Formats: sequence, structure tokens, C-alpha cells
Amino acid sequence: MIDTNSPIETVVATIARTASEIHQGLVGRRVTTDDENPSGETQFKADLFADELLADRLSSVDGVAQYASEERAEIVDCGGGTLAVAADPVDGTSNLPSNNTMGTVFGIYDAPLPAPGTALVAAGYVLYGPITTMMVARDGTVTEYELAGGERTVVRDDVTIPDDPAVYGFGGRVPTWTDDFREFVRTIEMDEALGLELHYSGAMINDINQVLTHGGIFAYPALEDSPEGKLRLQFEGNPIGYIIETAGGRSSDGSTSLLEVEPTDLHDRVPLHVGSTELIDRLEGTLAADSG
Ligand code: AFP
Repeated sequence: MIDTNSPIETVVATIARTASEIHQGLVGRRVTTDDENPSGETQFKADLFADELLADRLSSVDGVAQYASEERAEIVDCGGGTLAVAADPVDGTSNLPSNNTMGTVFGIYDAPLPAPGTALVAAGYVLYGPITTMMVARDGTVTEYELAGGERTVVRDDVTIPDDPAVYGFGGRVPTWTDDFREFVRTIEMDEALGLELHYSGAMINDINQVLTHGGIFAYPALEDSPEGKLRLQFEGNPIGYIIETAGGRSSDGSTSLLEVEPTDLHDRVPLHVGSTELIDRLEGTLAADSG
């Protein structure tokens, strides 16, 4: 039974309410600024707007000691408590000009940041799709909500990733993938027994939600010119790895669970692979075999 008065549930409820404001605030903020985030990526007005809202709302929640995001270099000290909230306020802002789906990602750690994924006590994402939905993993289960009219309604509880994979989607460009990863992709694409369909949108949360709903695999792998890939461990890799593993799937940095990766810096990047267990096992087998 979820204790709705717990600090964790208060954080989840605060993010749900704030997400509705973020969604409305996308209007008029689909343009870039002259600023870059700590990863060197150009920020949209929507990134900054969403980040300020989340920092303001979460820093006043009892029990939250820290707030950090992909959009700001430093951790916000929120005062007492032991929880640290790490967020990607708007994931997929490059989809804004074309008005395609994007999301908000968050992880709730019971440890000071930067922290390994094993310190997570909850994680989730909001998906701004035809319907705004929220997926939350905590207490060993994943729950899906619809957000509408200020209300959060359970539409699926105990969400589990289907055993039979159906979709796949990989970030980066084929020429920039490593030979090992390219070989893995070729074998699963040609595997008629799998019959996977390519679903890739440029917004991780959209792609993850397809994998969680239909079964399959999503990855933003190590690239030849960027061995750590693109996605951030604290704000994307750990929360998504926690959600998919809680739903019965697997996550990997190429050799081990994302949740086991020890961070060295708040904005560390990590090669991210998540999805149905058989496909992650197969990926690790291919990478291990080719590494000799
Ligand atoms: P933006 O937030 O800059 O659009 O990046 C989105 C993202 O971090 C993640 O959501 C996508 O999976 C990935 O980048 C897409 O990266 P590419 O544009 O290189 O495919």
C-alpha cells in the first residue's frame, strides 16, 4: 500500500502537478536560447522554464535535501532531509520545433548526488503524448497514471515489460556506432524469429514508453567519437534503468546494470541500453565476444 503522505509520494505528486504546468508552458517556448547546458547542448526556453519550476516546487518539499538537473551545473541545496531529486526537465526538446512527443524524467535517490542507481528509492517519467501519462517505479512495482484536469488517475498497476520483444530503436548514427554494436544491430534486424520493428523518435521517453508497452530494446550506445554515448547517468540512465528493471527487464552500460555504475561527476554520460532481458543479454554477449 502506497503511503501518500511519505516524502517520496509528496515528490511524485509535486512532479505530477508541475508537469501539467510544464506542458502548458511549452507554448511560446519552442525556441532556443544563447545558453548551453553543462553537457554543452543548446538550451530551449522550455528547458529553462521547466527546470526553474521543478527547482522551485521540489526545494520546498519536506524531506528533499537536494535538487539537480541536466540543465544546471550545480546541485541546489534544499535544506533538511535525505532525498535527492535528479531530473531531466524536458527530455527531447529537439522535438519541440516539429511538435513531436517529449517527456520529463526524474529519479529520487536516498543519498547525496552524484549517486549510483542502487541508491534510487523511486523513479519515473511524464510523457507529453496525445494523453499526458506518468510512469512511476517504487516499492518493486511500476504504476501508470493519466494526468488530466489536475487529477492523477491510475490506468495500469504492476506494469511489466512483455516477454516477447516487438520494437527497437537506437540513437546516434550508424557510421558512428562501434563495429560490435553495428554487428548486434544487424543480427537482431535480420532475426526473423524476433520480427522487430524500428521505432525511434529522438525523444528517449517516447521510445522507452514503446519498449515498456510492447517489449523490445532502446539504446543510445557508445559511439566511436563518444565512448560514453550521449545520455546522462544521473538524470536519464539511472531513472530509466530503475524503471525497466522494476518492470522485469534489464539495463546495461554494455557489460553491467546501469544501476551499478559508480558516478564520478554529476553530469557523467553513460552508454544506455534497456529493454527485454533476452535482448540485453544478447547485446552483452555480442560485446563481450567481440572484445575478446
Ligand atoms: P534533446 O533533449 O536535446 O532533444 O536530446 C534528447 C535525448 O537526450 C534523448 O531524449 C534522445 O534519445 C536522444 O537525445 C536523441 O539524440 P539524437 O538526436 O542524437 O538522436
